[in-house]
Amino acid sequence: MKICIMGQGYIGLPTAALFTRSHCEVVGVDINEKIIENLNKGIIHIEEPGITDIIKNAIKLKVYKASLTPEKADAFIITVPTPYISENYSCDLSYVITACETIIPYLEKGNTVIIESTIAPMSTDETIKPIFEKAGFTIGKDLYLAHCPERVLPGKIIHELVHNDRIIGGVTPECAVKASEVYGQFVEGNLMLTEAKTAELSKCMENTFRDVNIALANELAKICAEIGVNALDVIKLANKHPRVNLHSPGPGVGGHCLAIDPYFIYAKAPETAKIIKLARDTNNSMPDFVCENVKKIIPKGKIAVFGVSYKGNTGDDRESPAYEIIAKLSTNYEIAIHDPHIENPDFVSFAEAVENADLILILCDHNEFKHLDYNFISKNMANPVIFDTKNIIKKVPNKIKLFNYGNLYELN
Ligand code: SAJ
Repeated sequence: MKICIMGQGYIGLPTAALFTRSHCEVVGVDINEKIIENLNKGIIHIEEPGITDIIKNAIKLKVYKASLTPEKADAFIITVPTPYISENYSCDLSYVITACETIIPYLEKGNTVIIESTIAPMSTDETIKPIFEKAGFTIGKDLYLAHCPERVLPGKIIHELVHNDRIIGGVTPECAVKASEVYGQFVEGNLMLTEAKTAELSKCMENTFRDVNIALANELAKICAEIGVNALDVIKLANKHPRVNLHSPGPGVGGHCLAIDPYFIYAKAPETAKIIKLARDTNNSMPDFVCENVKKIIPKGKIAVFGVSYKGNTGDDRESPAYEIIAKLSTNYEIAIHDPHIENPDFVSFAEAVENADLILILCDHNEFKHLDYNFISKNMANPVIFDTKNIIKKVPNKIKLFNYGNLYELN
């Protein structure tokens, strides 16, 4: 089987690699000339374990080629970004539309086209299907169109692409069957055939489920700060119930999925999607909550901010709530940012951040923050105080004061 993949990023490239490992021929298309040039030399631009070896081997076997233009193939997979448009709470489909239009001259009867990018519910039927119909194809008869969202965790993409169950949303039942034959080349998880609109909403709901649950934990943290209960103890104890899984409160929700996908549903049914919108608002309110508590701890001075990634142990800071917190605090405080996972000339070392600081504010759960050099902290801060919004520090020496979401009520 020959596959043409539009977009060679975090999802498109690992997907291409796995098809080649299953003896398919792959053309990986991207609009970035530098990326194409490098890929053809076996130089990989994304940080994801396992990919380089597979792509290098595929180039040697002549089953992988990166290109600026598509080629005729049996299946076309679209893995391009769908950025969030805040004005109307929905996704920008322009890259997907352009990719679809670009492949039209290369399409032949019997081909399969799969959209993997996360898209708002109804996008395949209402926006993407008409593009191919206008080009003269009849979907389900001579061209097969499906939405098959990915659901993988960065760092484990190769494993999860192979082993996770996969939603195959066909515009018609025939489309779903054809798309499942494509993924059947390498996916070992279940292939679950359904309609395109069901696939779109399922993907958005997976991330909404998590966002709503995090909002519940964040609301609990606020309630506990108000009424004087240890929120972290409540979570630990309630989670001993076999059917309860309270999530963890934090400084807000970042990343390109949880903080965005719920809006795609809200935009479709704004009068009805009340919990979904409220959860977004609650999670968006967390940076203010952090700043209010910082003000209660110290009214002015120097803050050492630890961690700006949206997720621990990654250098990914997309949509990170840390930046909003820093922007808000920097009007009143001197801010020194330390993040061992992000290279930024403005960020400083642990020592430089801590020196003469009045507060260490932890905004991300990198492993490096689990055990800090408390001797150094005690020597270099006049009154050492840590505010850990991710509950990553379990114990500190007596001379250091630790605030987390378990004891914020002490500040009232
Ligand atoms: N967070 C909390 N409390 C928690 C859990 C997470 O505040 O209890 C915060 C994190 O700190 C982070 C944010 O939520 O800021 C998102 O982190 P995450 O690890 O939950 O999710 P993502 O965005 O990295 O990846 C999600 C995953 N979806 C689900 O778990 C339902 C992943 O499987 C998807 O592939 C990905 O979205 C995607 O691409 O859609």
